[in-house]
Amino acid sequence: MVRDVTGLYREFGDERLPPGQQRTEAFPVLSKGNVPRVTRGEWTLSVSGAVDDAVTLDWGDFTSLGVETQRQDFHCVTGWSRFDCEFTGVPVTTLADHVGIDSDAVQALFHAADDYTTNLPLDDCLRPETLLAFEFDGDPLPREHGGPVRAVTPHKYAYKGAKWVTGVEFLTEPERGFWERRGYSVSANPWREERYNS
Ligand SMILES: Nc1nc2c(c(=O)[nH]1)N[C@H]1C(S)=C(S)[C@@H](COP(=O)(O)O)O[C@H]1N2
Ligand SMILES: [Mo]
Repeated sequence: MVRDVTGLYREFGDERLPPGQQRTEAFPVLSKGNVPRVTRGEWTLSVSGAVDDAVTLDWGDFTSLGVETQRQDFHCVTGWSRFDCEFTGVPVTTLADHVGIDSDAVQALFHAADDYTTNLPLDDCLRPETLLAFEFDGDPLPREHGGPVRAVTPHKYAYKGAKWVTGVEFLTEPERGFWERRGYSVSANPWREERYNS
């Protein structure tokens, strides 16, 4: 079963296509540098910080948490949007229930194998559409798009979705990720064109 969440824009604006964006049928690749090579067998996910039980999950642990498939839109801060991407993965909120988030947590910081990081306010992170995705359109997530596992955030610009994710760290004090330290918005709402910090 595919859950269609492409209507989430109605919470934020009148148009499905956020202002200043152009639709593309392609799926461009944007990576800051090297493309890590990690197999599903080698991959682990560490969940740490302001949680009851810090854990490191392997592939089997992770995929047995509860998997779902969603149809989502993908909005890149550089101006392109791709509609109707089918991602299969584990919702971050499922992961959060598994480890128990401390009541004083305010953000999540995602860590990736290419030393990329991105921070997301906790409420944005715990929306049901924030997935740790491992399949795209029914196939294993391609390596250039973040395989074996990436985060996807259809309610945010796509730099909030860390490719090659290795860890989710819950924070009690805000901390900036790779692009957020370089001037990109922490909140990154596409319908308000929150591209840069004002
Ligand atoms: N680990 C990692 N994740 C990343 C990036 C990156 O360089 N490294 N780039 C981000 C940016 S700026 C965008 S727009 C999307 C692009 O995803 P795509 O290459 O699958 O289109 O991934 C985001 N996640
Ligand atoms: Mo981006």
